[in-house]
Amino acid sequence: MGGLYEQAVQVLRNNDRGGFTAPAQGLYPYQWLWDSGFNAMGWLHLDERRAWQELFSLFEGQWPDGMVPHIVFHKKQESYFPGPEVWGTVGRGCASSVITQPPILATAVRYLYEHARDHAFARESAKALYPRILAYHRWLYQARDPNRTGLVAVVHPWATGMDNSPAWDEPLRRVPTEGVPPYERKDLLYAKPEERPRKEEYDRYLWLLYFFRRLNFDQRAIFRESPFKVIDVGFNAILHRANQDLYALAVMLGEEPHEIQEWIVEAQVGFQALWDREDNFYYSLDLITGRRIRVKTSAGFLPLFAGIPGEGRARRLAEHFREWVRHVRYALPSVHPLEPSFEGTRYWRGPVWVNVNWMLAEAFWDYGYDDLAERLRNDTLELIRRFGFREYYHPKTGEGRGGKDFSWTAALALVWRLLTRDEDAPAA
Ligand code: 9WN
Repeated sequence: MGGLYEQAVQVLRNNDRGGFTAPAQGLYPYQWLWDSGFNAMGWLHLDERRAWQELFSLFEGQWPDGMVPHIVFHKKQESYFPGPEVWGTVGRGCASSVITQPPILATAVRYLYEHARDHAFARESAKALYPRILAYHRWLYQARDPNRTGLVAVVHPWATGMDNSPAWDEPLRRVPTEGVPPYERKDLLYAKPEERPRKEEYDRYLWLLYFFRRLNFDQRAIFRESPFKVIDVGFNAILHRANQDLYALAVMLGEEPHEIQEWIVEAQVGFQALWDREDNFYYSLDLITGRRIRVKTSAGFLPLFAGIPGEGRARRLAEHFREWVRHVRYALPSVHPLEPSFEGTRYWRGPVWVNVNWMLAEAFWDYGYDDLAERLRNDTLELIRRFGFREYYHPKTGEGRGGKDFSWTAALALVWRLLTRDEDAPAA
């Protein structure tokens, strides 16, 4: 059995599918984009070459136009729906989904590069990954920000990584459900229905998927015609942070960073549209109505991870944080506990997620709010100690929900040095 550190190592090793890490046994048997970024950082503390391999495996799924898909289907598995045939990409290079996910990859590469012990190998690997990430970011701007607003759109809730966030309820309501062929959900074999999205959401997720297929994956047409089109504040914060990390990599590798610099400047302007002066909070923007989506979700804090807010706005966000956590035992609920849509058990509608906690703690440290960073770190440690390496946790009771032995929870515990080998050592 071993202590907690040993268990975290075991979670990653057991979920290793030979070059990529499945997020959780059964529930998520393929390779997911943002999971890979977090998992690669965790692997670095166990096996440096394996860490880089995680990212190279993901890029096997990169499309010729630069898009990196949110799922890469290396090998057909029966336990997940919708699989490669449903997405309709079998035979198109490496089968994959046709949408992307929060672009944490440059941040992961910079982390691997800066924490490397094998410097020559790290440099060689970073050099090989750099043009692929650059092509990916270029695709994001060309396909998802054709009007050059500085912020990129997402066309599917799955692309936000925070799939079932109540911020998507209103935009998703506009998506029809007619004509979706009958389907059988497999997620409910591994998690309770009250922990997962409802059928009304799944029907719409699938309608969008079939709609993209009908458009023959033409990204311009998808951007133009998708009935779901939002500027996700979380996605854009992660992209903005990734651009800064990509810029740093460019400088370290002796590449020309001019284009990246332009993205950085344009996003700084773009983010102004997401700040709500009345609520003093960041919201996503619905591109169909042109309105901010005023539902308080944890994504609204993520501009801190990208260094976007100045001191004044950062202070407002810190105040929000203190107010949110007064209603719960564990930081940070994914939705404000007093929002009518809050559900402590269901997926992205209230539970605590370790990847968000890690990103926010990094941010609060950078902004000098050490107490809030410590709170996130301590709460995460206690959740893991009491309830194991779960996919998410109820913010009031702490009980684990969703997938068990979840990879990024274990990986980030290692990155965060929450668990150390010494802690596992028997007392003298
Ligand atoms: C759909 C793998 C992924 C995470 C997402 C999380 C969940 C998938 C699902 O699992 O989404 O992409 O089937 O529910 O919402 O953030 O990357 O861990």
